[in-house]
Amino acid sequence: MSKFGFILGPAGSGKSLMTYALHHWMELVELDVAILNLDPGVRALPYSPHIDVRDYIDIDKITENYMLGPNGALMAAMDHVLTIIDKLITDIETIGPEYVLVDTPGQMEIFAYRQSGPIIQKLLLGADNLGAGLFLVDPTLASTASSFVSILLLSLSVSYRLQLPHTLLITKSDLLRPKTKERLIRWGEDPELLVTDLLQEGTQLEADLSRDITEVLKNHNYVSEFPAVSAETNENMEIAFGMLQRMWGDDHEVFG
Ligand SMILES: Nc1nc2c(ncn2[C@@H]2O[C@H](COP(=O)(O)OP(=O)(O)OP(=O)(O)O)[C@@H](O)[C@H]2O)c(=O)[nH]1
Ligand SMILES: [Mg+2]
Repeated sequence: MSKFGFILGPAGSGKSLMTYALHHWMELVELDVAILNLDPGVRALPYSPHIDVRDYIDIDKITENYMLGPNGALMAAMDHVLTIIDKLITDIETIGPEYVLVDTPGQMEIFAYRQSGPIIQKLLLGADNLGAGLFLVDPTLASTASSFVSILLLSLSVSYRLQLPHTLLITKSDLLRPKTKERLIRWGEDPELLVTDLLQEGTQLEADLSRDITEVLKNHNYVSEFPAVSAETNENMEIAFGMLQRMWGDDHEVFG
């Protein structure tokens, strides 16, 4: 049985660097962890994946053979993963790690919203493995209350689509001024403050709609903690891992 941590988030939110940093931290504390790269289109990665979808899928060939553009080729490649999923599963089973970190494709919608994505995830988990996700909130996409809410709605939509428990993390925290970091953390933890700031922002959304949205988020998305992490400085990696452990139900050995 392996415990899978899916690293999710919009394009450029820091999924690959987070996969590298979390793997590095887990190895430092002597955990048995392997990385699965699920992005068939990535050229360069900050880590060497133990299992790599690119070993079986050649995006350049797909582009050429089907005369597709970059997004079309990625979509076709993701659908193609279904035909080689048994090879990935065999590779994972051969290594037999306790933990698998899964770096998901750059274009999140290709993984979350294509039919193949949720099926790939279910096949990887099978009946025996446990799965949980970390959804990365890029602070540059969430600097106002309304953009912050949009990202939370996106994460809710992904969780609904993948049927995977996940928690939210603010990434790239080393780039944030302390005041900005504090504000993001408080928005994540205190929906009432978020509503107040939404209304003050003079957002186009009607006040009632803003309240309704935050009510939904409060009931389904808010977590007791909303930490900021940095894959650059390794800040709060133990908290990120602790969140995964709680979702896997490992509460006897929680870090963070
Ligand atoms: N300063 C800083 N930069 C970061 C951090 N995490 C990621 N980055 C940078 O953000 C950019 C995108 O990071 P990636 O890890 O490639 O993000 P991604 O989500 O995997 O990107 P795609 O797969 O292309 O969608 C890179 O230039 C990273 O170096 C962080 O914690 N701090
Ligand atoms: Mg990436």
